[in-house]
Amino acid sequence: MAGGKLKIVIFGAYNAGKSTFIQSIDPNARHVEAHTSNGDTTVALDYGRAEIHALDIHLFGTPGQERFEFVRQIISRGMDAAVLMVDCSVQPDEFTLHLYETFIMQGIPVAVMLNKCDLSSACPATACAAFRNAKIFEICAHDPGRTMPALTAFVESLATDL
Ligand SMILES: Nc1nc2c(ncn2[C@@H]2O[C@H](COP(=O)(O)OP(=O)(O)OP(=O)(O)O)[C@@H](O)[C@H]2O)c(=O)[nH]1
Ligand SMILES: [Mg+2]
Repeated sequence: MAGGKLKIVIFGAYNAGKSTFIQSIDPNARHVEAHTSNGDTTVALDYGRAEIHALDIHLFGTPGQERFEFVRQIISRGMDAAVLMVDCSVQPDEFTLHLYETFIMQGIPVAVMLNKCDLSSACPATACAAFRNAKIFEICAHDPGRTMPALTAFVESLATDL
């Protein structure tokens, strides 16, 4: 694979694990968040970097709350690929399914990361059925031993597709 750079944007519903994913890939990642009674929530973006096969990977995390649609639009500009973070301990929600359909319609390469697989309520099989034909990875966003191989496999698949 030749050197170069890739902009990958992380999408998904509120609380799906987007910020945690970026932090596990890049411990030096930066995060603009607000503190709430339910924990931190992203109000602007996350930013982290990784190097995979001499490719400079720029990871941009979006806010999951629906009112930040304008932020997602700004961060999306010029993206090469998307990661859709899915909390597979709950049923796939309308927002997540809508995001997935949008990427497919726009021809944007997408990886579906089924997150929170460590929870006893996790049901990856149900989530898999909702994202037929997708590139699917089962992860625990806290665990670089799961997130890094998943991101690497996705980047390798992009190099094959492009
Ligand atoms: N058990 C478990 N908890 C997780 C996992 N990934 C994230 N979490 C927890 O889920 C909560 C939300 O994680 P975030 O990474 O902030 O989620 P987010 O998608 O960035 O949320 P917003 O920015 O508000 O949309 C936090 O309490 C995390 O610690 C996981 O794989 N397993
Ligand atoms: Mg976040």
